[in-house]
Amino acid sequence: MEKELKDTAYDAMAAMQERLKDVDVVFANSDYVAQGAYEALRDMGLEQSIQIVGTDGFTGEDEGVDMVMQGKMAATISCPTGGREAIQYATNILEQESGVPKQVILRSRTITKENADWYLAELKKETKDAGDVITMGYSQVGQESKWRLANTRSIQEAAREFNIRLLFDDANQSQEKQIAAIRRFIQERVDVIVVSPVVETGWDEALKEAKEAGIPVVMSDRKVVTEEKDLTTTYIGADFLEEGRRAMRWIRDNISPYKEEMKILELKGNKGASPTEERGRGFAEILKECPNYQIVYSEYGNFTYEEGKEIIETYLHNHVWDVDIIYAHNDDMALGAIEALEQSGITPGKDVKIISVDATREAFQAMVEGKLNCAVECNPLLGAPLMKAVRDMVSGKEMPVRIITEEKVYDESMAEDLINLRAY
Ligand code: GZL
Repeated sequence: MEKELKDTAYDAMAAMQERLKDVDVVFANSDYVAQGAYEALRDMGLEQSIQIVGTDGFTGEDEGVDMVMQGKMAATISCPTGGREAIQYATNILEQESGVPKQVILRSRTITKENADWYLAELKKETKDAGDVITMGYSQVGQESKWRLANTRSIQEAAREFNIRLLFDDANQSQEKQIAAIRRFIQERVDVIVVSPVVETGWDEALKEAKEAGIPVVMSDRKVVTEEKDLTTTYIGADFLEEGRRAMRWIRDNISPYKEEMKILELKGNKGASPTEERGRGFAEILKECPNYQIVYSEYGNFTYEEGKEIIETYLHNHVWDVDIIYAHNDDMALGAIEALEQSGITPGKDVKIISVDATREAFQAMVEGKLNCAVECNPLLGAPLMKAVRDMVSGKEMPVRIITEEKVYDESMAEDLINLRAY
């Protein structure tokens, strides 16, 4: 097979000799094709004037990485086969091991002459035995919501289950405290640092220090945006954009417009947090396809019950109530809004429809009582998939770039049947 690919590529390059004078780079969608292309360019005396970029990144003599090191290719893009991971997860499922993720996105690397030695060393890196105790430094956002409390319990329980020594720091919504915790974990030479970042930006310096210290950093629950690439190893968490889309799709499909403009009030999480920004963007993406619906009021409620309640109280103080739908970025703010509405004689779930994200047991109870109409799930039980991924990483397996958790959409029609099955 490989020889056929090589020969076919050779012939194809030779046949286009006349047109190669305008070509600067050849992209080969396998390293075997790249080998054929290289030999053809060499035989035509063009190997110095035309660069080749391949794909696969196999190691071994005359394979992709070796060709890069010999200068025959400018780069090759590794394409993990996924075979080992597939067997590993299939075995885990058969053994009913906890923490098997719904989807993982494997890492692809661009291998050049500059990083080829590092890449090969990474593949052979000595690691801890699976039975060794791993020390994890975990920086948690705080205790702002029921979701967060369930998330913390999940992390702490899974650390025990996977024999991981957990240094747990609660930042109480402070990025400054999270950065100080990261620096403390570096000083303590932990094996891995995990952060649930309160906001997306402002992490580059601390993450560079962790990288220089050779300590991998995993983002759990929320994402960061950094100027420099590769400062974090993996992100494990939900697809917030899709959660926002699901909320507005449910509104579109279940709340028919009974007037020209259906007014939506949005209760947002904390400013700059990835769930806040992305749930807002995902919702807006579907909203713009629905001309009869309009966000007329949008405020940051920081994912807390109290602030969800305060926003509704303030709105009622300054306006005659005219809102048809409330979209809350989490259950706690929705439940706080429900209390404020009831105190003002407005019937939540009837006079105004309410949609929230998280789908905690408290949200299911509100749906059973008809006060909440829809809950989009965001699973906080990240402990087991996180600890499993970290143990795999420390025992030498490559960490996926992304680990995505399972999520569904629930509404009041199914709440009664499901509430006692809720794990959080
Ligand atoms: C989402 C998480 C959010 C929850 C809120 O992954 O970061 O923060 O939706 C929590 O309940 O406070």
